[in-house]
Amino acid sequence: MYTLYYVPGACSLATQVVIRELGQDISLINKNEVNDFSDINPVGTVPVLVDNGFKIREGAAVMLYLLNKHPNRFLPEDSMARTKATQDIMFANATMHPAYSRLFFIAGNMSDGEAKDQIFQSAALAINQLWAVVNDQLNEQPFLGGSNYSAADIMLTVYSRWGEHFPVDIHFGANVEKMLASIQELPSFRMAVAAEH
Ligand SMILES: N[C@@H](CCC(=O)N[C@@H](CS)C(=O)NCC(=O)O)C(=O)O
Repeated sequence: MYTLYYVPGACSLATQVVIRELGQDISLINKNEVNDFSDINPVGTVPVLVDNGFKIREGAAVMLYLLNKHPNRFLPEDSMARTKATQDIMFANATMHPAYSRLFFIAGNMSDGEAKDQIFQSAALAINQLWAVVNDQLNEQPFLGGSNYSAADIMLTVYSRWGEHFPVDIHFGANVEKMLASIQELPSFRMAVAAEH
């Protein structure tokens, strides 16, 4: 049984979906209900996964730990396919996620006004450029994972839901929209959303 520290709707949702895809049991703890979360993670972020007392933080490390531990098609055996899957996970975690994180930072740290509006627009432009890259990749295949969805598709889908909380126009592109809709229809995704509170 895994323990996953989460914040509703945060990147930890992707971790939860993947744990469900792997058929593993999970106990969820809402970070906001923990008295001193710095004991759990001094950095203050979710996800944090605990496996039999072994604590792991950083979303990509958590994802790779899970995918290395349980047999699955998300992390193929073939070296090139495995590297491509890792690249996609890192793109999601280390490129797309930080691009979205700017929106949270701006909202929490700038006073309302023209400068804030402009910075929001610049941040949205950077996000849209990344979605355009993903959309191009999906000209050839329905998912980043190819004909089947991957961990990276799940991660990107979780992040895609953040834009609606800010005064920005995010353009996914038709291919990305199709991919996002397919992922959000997965039973694992629906169950993960329902399990958070
Ligand atoms: N590099 C970290 C970033 C994680 C991160 O930014 N998590 C956000 C949620 S998506 C967080 O925990 N923010 C603090 C909070 O929501 O209380 C990772 O990949 O785990």
